[in-house]
Amino acid sequence: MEMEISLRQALENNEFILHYQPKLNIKTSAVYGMEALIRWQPEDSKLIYPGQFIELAEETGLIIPMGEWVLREACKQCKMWHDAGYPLTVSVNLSAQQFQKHDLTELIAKIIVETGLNPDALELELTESTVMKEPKQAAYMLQQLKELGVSISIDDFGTGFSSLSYLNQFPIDTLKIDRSFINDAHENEANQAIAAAIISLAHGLGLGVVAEGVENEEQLRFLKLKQCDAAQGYFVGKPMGEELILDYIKKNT
Ligand code: G
Ligand code: G
Ligand code: NA
Ligand code: MN
Repeated sequence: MEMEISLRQALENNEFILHYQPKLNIKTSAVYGMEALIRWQPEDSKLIYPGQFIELAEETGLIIPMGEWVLREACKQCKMWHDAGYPLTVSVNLSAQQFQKHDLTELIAKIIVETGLNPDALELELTESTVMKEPKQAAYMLQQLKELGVSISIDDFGTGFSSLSYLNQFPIDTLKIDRSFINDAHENEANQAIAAAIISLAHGLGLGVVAEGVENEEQLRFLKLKQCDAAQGYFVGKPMGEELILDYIKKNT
């Protein structure tokens, strides 16, 4: 309860910030996009990570106004990068509750108009469990979102329990291989096989594929060999605040 009140106040007092984690195109070695990750920065205290508040935000419905703030802030930031000459994409994580709200498409359409961001530059990250909750409704929702011109990626791919048949029924653009398959891929042959299989699955379906949790050169080399499209992880870049990220962009794009 106390935590719920603090969260509400944090939203009112603008205590949330976004960090951005880069995505690298493996073939061209260019950074092409950023994933927005929310953090809570209470006044005079340590940064709090989403693992500690997203669940509560979902349970209390606060995720709706919080998620709207994230979308608007990420789109604004991305437009600024574009205006500065860096045509990056921005990815926003959506929780199941946000995805189930019938006015999500309208909200995103409004934010795109408001910020002037090219919808091509916005990617929405959804987990398998989010899209599989109500598959029929999800298919309709994804279609509407696609019509806006935004792209859709499936986050933490490989950790859900859903059938694969949804992949060709939904208008999805990209699979993100969960970092648990990447982190120890160089010493774990089973995970190596899974990562390689997800890459061919994605390509077989005409989808892009991003590996998460790339922490060293060896993992990146493996992914390149398997023709994975893109990589994200500490080896490419940690999530960074607004100022660090601009320096990073200037040096790496
Ligand atoms: O870096 P990290 O601790 O930020 O992320 C932890 C988890 O929190 C990840 O699963 C990530 O998807 C989730 N997360 C980060 N930012 C957001 C956000 O803006 N909205 C939602 N729904 N989840 C987020
Ligand atoms: O579920 P989602 O993919 O949105 O989660 C992103 C989370 O993964 C964040 O908590 C982020 O800080 C973390 N993360 C990003 N890159 C790496 C990495 O290379 N290694 C590890 N262990 N965690 C990472
Ligand atoms: Na994500
Ligand atoms: Mn993920």
